[in-house]
Amino acid sequence: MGGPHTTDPLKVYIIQAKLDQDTIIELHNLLERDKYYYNGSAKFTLCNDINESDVVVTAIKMRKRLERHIDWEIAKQKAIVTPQWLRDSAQAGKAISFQDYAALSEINNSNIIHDSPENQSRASQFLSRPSFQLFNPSSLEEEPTNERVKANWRLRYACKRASPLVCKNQPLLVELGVLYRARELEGLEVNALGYERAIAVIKSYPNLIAHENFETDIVHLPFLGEKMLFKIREYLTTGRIQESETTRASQRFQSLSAFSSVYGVGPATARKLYDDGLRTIDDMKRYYDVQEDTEVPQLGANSVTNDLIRKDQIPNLSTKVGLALYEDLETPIPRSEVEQIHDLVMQEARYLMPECISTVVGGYRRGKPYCNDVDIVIGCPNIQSGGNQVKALGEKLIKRLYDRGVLCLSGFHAQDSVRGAHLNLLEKAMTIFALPKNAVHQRVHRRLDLIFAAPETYWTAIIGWTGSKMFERDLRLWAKVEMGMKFDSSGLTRRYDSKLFMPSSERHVFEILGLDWIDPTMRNADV
Ligand code: 8GT
Ligand code: MN
Repeated sequence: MGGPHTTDPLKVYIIQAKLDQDTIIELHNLLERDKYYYNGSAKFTLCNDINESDVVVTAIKMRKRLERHIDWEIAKQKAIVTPQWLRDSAQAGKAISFQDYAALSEINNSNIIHDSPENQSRASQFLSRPSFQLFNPSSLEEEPTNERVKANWRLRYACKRASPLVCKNQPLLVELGVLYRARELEGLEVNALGYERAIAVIKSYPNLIAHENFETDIVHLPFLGEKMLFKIREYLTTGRIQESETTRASQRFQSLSAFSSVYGVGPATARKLYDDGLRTIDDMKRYYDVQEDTEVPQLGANSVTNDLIRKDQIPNLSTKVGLALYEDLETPIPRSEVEQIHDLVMQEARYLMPECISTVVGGYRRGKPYCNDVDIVIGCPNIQSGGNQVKALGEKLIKRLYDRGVLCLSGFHAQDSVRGAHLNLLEKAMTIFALPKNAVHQRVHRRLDLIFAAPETYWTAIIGWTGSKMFERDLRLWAKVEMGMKFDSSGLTRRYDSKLFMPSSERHVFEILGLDWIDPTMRNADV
């Protein structure tokens, strides 16, 4: 790899396979023409060792074919582009963004950026090399775009604002978060949404809220009505919000919070349990007849040899199981464990379908240090839409993970497949997973959502599952109201004729929607 000097030329390797003689000559000529010299230094240079190159130019479209020329692990660290990239870069007199020139079938090449976190960081390391910055500022679009988006804090749509994981007014948001949660638990949905929106707006406000900016900025922020402003003022003058403290201390709030944190229990059920006299999780365990060693299916190879459990009988996730595993499922998941779970899942997925790719989404992707569950979108480039191929892959993978003894429960749900065009493009499996016990990790049960996507829906699924919830809500609203489109994780369609767009990247989805790119770590439009 090139050194730290910004003058290092990009090393370009040309794979001759599948190129005709004329094209080979044309491409080599492009690499040698004078116009790539600037201040006496070449911007590109022909490289004769593929392993040493920065950029691989090829007409090969399939990963399998490519692997005849380069080891996949090494390939993942390089930009693998079509000959057109070299032509257009030549035209531009500089290395242009690789984005639209992925050589492998589009979903496949995304591997370079979207595979395992480890590869992600390798790729970003590669992209942020100084020589790349010099040649190609647009390959680092995220920085400047975020800067522009940061100025949008007054706007109504969360999908136009930058929302960091933690903001300057975080302690205030924690207090407002209690009020939001209380209203949600009581079934006061409109009221709860008001708080949710207020929280999201404050999340994007770049300064510490103070008396000096209250009249100039805060009173003009969208969604902050009189009541909300009153609470914020209260916090500003006293350092607390009385109602939040009372709420937090109340038995009802504590019970409803605990009940609704159990899998499958919503606010309405939680309130019913409370009305029935239940107060604690232990009460709830008794109510659901959950014993110490209750019927959580055994993890481990043993369960597979038990012929009572067969392929189509992987038990479903239920409230009862959620209760039995309550303590495990309440334990936050550190990022390192998310990564290990992802690695293990993809190891098995690649066994079934070597070309499949994946992105860890959800809170992990937004940068949370600890997550409540693990969400992984798995894309299958070779899968045809129509038929049941997406689901079939999902089921096979679930079975494999089950047989390996790392997965104990799973339920399948077709996702958002309301419209005909979207049928069978996206499947979700809600599972419980536990890494094999080793020196580092206890065998803790974790909630793992696996989302299987056909190529048409891979990028929208990634956006739809990256969250946060409020960001997604406003993305759908923006698409509908401002763009006449329909966005959800199963695809992006034009409303008037239901035409399904075929985005080639996550960024492309933003482009189609007329939105500035927002980095996943700036989509935290919740507390
Ligand atoms: P956490 O897991 O650490 O609590 O945080 P999170 O990863 O942000 O929350 P999550 O509950 O796992 O949800 C991740 C994203 O997936 C959210 O933006 C949510 O809107 C989205 N999401 C679901 N369920 C579903 C679903 O059934 N369909 C679709 N399309 N999106 C969903 O949570
Ligand atoms: Mn999650």
